[in-house]
Amino acid sequence: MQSLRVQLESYNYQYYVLDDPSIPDSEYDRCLRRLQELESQYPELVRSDSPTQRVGAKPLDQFQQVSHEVPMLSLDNAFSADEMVDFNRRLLERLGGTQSTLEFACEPKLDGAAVSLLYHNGVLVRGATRGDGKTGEDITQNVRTIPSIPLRLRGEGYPAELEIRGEIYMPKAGFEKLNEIARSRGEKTFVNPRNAAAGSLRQLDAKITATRPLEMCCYSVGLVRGGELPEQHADILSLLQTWGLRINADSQVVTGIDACDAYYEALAVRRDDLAYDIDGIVFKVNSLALQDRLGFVSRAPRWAIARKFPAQEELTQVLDVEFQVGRTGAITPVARLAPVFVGGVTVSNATLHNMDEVARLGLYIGDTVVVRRAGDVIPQVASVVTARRPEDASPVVFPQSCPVCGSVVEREEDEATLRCMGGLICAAQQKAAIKHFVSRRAMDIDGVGAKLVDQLVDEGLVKNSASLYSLEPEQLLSLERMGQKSLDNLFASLEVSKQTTLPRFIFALGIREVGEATALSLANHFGSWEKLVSATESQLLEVDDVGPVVADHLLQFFASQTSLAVVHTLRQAGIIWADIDVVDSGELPLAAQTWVVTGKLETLGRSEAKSYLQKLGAKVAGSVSARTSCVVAGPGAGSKLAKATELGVEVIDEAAFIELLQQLGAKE
Ligand code: 5U1
Repeated sequence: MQSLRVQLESYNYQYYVLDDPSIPDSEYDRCLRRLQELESQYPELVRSDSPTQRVGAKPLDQFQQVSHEVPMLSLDNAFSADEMVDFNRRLLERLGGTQSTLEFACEPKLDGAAVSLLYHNGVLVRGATRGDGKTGEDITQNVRTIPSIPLRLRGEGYPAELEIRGEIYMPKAGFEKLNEIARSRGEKTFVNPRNAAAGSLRQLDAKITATRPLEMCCYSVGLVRGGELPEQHADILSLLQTWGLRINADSQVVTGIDACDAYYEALAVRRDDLAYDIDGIVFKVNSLALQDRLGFVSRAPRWAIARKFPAQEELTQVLDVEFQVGRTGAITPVARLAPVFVGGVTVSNATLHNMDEVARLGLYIGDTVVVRRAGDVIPQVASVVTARRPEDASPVVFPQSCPVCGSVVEREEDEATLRCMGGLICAAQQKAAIKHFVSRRAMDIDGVGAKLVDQLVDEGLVKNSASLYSLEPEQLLSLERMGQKSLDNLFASLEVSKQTTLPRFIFALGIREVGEATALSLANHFGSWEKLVSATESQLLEVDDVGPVVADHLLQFFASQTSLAVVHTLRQAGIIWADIDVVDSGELPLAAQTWVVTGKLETLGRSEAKSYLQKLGAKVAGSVSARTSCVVAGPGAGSKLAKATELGVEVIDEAAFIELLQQLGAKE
């Protein structure tokens, strides 16, 4: 039993602390099961720090209070490079000119819940929340369920009493999965990973906490008794790692405030690709002797500061809810918001997705809401602050008919989406279809922007994509903001667009569920428009990524006289492409493989890399799973790279990828 315990602790350490697992999960499970068997045979030999003893027996009635012998401090914030310069100046002044420059430990500031872990002679005896810094809550049962928290420290030399401080957080991927499960069960979702982490830690029943994907990252020590620690903060963290505690792999020691700025900027670029949410960077004077000399002000140390990133969540008011009709007639509720600066931009609209989402949020017009904008993701209404609901707030009423063309609205079975059944008589659907047709990845007609499409449809000058090509210059000159230059640009880009490719053309038609990848597969499979349009259902189903739903949409399109007339007119207008030599996709070098491209590719760019892969017969997926054949990872790769490493999926960099393309004759 002792040898199994040691072995399992070592596997945990390699997996959770070093991010470098040495054995497959199956082997780990076998060892754990064997230990469980022995423990049930010899219950008197079960130890509280055994890897099997992570989930406590009974739920608690309430949390006990604990007092922090060494208070848990908070941090001062800085919001600009100038404020960092001020911080540095204050430090140097306070040190009385004894230093000309300072060494800083830089660490990502994780967005989770601050906790304290107390180890007595290397055994975890208490886990506590920060609370008000002096008094927190005893969450020992819950922290014990978190696999990256060691129940016993490794190695030797640790102080007899050692308190570790750090953040318990939920990685983004785990958060998404947890919410997906909650959504599928019709349960309440968490607003963000931080709330999910804090909520999971405040469960009275540790069995619930044990199901939540939580991790711990350590960033300092509190109480230290009966032992010594190094003189530099970064050295302490390295030592904690050898004792089995997880620290942040992106931490770095730099000299001078300009280097702090460079670290901040570099992490800001990678922020969205990291596997976890961060809300800033913490900078700490590295020398403990200098920390001592600098001391504290009220509840924050003078020797540390958090430089915050632009907030990803803000409060604002919903002024109205309007309904947008999309290309396929789907009617989307959109919240019109009092403009608010969030995630680095001013946001005045947020999609509400569909009726179910509005019901789930319990949203009324007039409500104060939390708006979240993380990365390039479109702004979301994360939650409603019901306590601030004004008396005149009104419920969201869904339209009985299309708000644009008045046609009948239907709610499809099992779909939360309302749909306008007006098809191309609906001006909104006409506009959306034309905007899709001219978009960069479709026909790439850059002289026709979204505003111009709105004007052209509103003035009755075009009804569909084909009528763009029969426009006459004199029809356009009366339009607002239409000068000779825009006119020349418009006709020139229409002319250029006529020379296209079959995949682009298929994609540009905007057939439901036919995205870029499907259009490419269809073009490569059939080789010509004539073969595609006369394909039977079973022939369509032979194509990669075409299932019964897509096949049905394609057949409906090919059976529609109106749609075929548009295609005919487009070809009459001079749109041409070269047919494709059909190669049996099973013979392509990467046939039956699934690849993922992540991070920044300096030479190729991600979309070019994807198109090479597709030409070679590979499927390109958006997420990594055990079925992924290979991941191409560039700088800044985050959660996908981590997942690939975790699953043992092959990862190559851009140089190796280009070499492979050359070997396969796909690239010069
Ligand atoms: N990474 C990190 N986060 N964080 C939060 N370090 C860190 N240090 C903190 C806090 C509140 O406080 C100490 C500087 C006292």
